[in-house]
Amino acid sequence: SLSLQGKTYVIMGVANKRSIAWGIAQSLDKAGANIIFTYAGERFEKSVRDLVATLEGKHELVLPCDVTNDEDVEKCFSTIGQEVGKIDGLAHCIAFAKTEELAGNFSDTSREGFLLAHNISAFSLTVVAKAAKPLMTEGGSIVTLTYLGGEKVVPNYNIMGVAKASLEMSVRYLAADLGKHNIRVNAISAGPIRTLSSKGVSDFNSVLKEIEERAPLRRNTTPEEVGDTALFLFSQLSRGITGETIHCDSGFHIL
Ligand code: 0WD
Repeated sequence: SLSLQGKTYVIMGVANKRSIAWGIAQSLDKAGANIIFTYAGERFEKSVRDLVATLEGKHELVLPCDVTNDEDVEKCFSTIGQEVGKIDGLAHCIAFAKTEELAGNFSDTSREGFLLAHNISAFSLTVVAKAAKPLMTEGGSIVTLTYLGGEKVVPNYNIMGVAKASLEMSVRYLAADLGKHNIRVNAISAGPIRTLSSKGVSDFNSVLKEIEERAPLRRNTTPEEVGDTALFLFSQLSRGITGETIHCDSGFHIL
């Protein structure tokens, strides 16, 4: 299997053991990578630290980073710079929208809800890419997570779909910008997975059921599958790929 021994990656967005970010952490840990974890706020610190302790590798840096706060982001990455010097990549696994706007009419989206979803779910990629860039002195790979609802209208995904479209286009502009520094930027469009965030999407169970019945592979996507796709994007095997959105969704997007 693939080895990332001697490489260092930042994983942002582990909330609990169901988080897709945790699937990525497990794949990178198995590959022997050194991992730095960032969490959203104090209420996540203990659960993230407890989870990290279950991994094989000794991953000592677990830092707070609220992506809505420029100072927090700067502080977090300057600490990472001081502690490890160089990083090889970053997994951005962060999104948020108001639960009441993940149901009902899209036309009822509020200005505040629109801006909040874009701030946390889309702009955050650009702000962390900027902060991480000086640490990727030997090139790097940035991976973010998106969903089909950013390409096609998916019932109830609403404002998050519009934010994902912004995120996916941000991936392309960042790839064009950072390519000259040998930094690659890609997205994984994951099939629906039951997590803390997806609980907020109204009628999520019927979305999962439809995948089992209709997706080419006739089964739902797992965090482990997304983790291994991220492992590929972090490895040299994907060195020719940037600005891409890879679907890891049992093939559902082709229907
Ligand atoms: O079906 C799914 N679960 C899919 C998720 C399908 C396709 C894509 N995705 C995406 C999500 O949109 C998101 O970008 O995967 C990413 C990770 O989501 P997840 O693993 O489904 O959900 P979760 O475990 O809740 O992690 C998202 C985390 C937050 O958790 P909460 O539960 O608090 O929203 O995003 C982080 C936080 O850890 N987060 C923040 N991090 C830093 N600063 C912030 C913030 N301001 N807000 C949320």
